[in-house]
Amino acid sequence: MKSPRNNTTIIAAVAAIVIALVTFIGLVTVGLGGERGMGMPVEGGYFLQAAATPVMEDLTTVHNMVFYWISGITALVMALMVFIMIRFREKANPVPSKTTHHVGLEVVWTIAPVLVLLFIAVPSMQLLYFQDKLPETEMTIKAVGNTWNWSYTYPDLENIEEIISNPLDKVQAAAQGKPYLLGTDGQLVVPVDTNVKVLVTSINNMHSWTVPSFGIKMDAVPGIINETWFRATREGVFYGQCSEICGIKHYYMPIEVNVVSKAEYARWVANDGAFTTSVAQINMGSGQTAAQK
Ligand SMILES: [Cu+2]
Repeated sequence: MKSPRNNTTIIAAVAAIVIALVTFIGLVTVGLGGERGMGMPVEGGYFLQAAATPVMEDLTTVHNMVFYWISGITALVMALMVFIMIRFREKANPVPSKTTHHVGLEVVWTIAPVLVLLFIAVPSMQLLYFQDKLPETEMTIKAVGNTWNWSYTYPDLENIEEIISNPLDKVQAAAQGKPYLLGTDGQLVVPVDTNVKVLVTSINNMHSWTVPSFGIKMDAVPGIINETWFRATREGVFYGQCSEICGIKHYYMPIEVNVVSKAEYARWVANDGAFTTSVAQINMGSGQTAAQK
């Protein structure tokens, strides 16, 4: 027959395991679920926007991996607390234990966190280098932060004039079917599956050129030209916002990138930076071509 002390241990262990599983499954389901915006945020969404570049794909993978670690550690701590509360409660232990040290445990709780940090550090450093080190790029754009809008130039293309990108007001945005405070009157146009170098700078104070679905956030600093890159792997319109608190109209600096097929981009360039038909028709058109292939 089992002693009451053994029974308490078994009950505490079972309760701890149940709590750990519920905590872990709950955190992972809630934390990694939810709707994901494509190129823009969704109402009530809290998860990362869907990836449109290899950098953002890797970034999402590392984010999810770290989230599993966080959920596991939270579940473990919850479970230990539940176990201690049941197993070592005063009623079941009229004579308290005098134990103060345990060499084995101390070694484990020192080494385990170090190993966890190493598991996180390696992929995280790989991603940092992947983001930071420019691959061979096929074209260059320059994004300049002004107070308050973004302007874009194509240094390699003489026939493309500077694009001044101002936000649309509510009425204009609704009329063009674009999201308010994200839609602009001057979008950046780039071809799909192309390595694009982005030079980022600012006229007078700090801004940050940020496109969440590209995994890009690059500071725009006056007097300094920062470099970053992206390779959009799908066509469509991708939105971002200035992500450096830059002043009174910080909220008024949206970013709109239109990724089009290579053929459409060539036509746009040949046309001195103008679409012959509306953007919506072009996107429909290229969609059909992709389906026919
Ligand atoms: Cu700004």
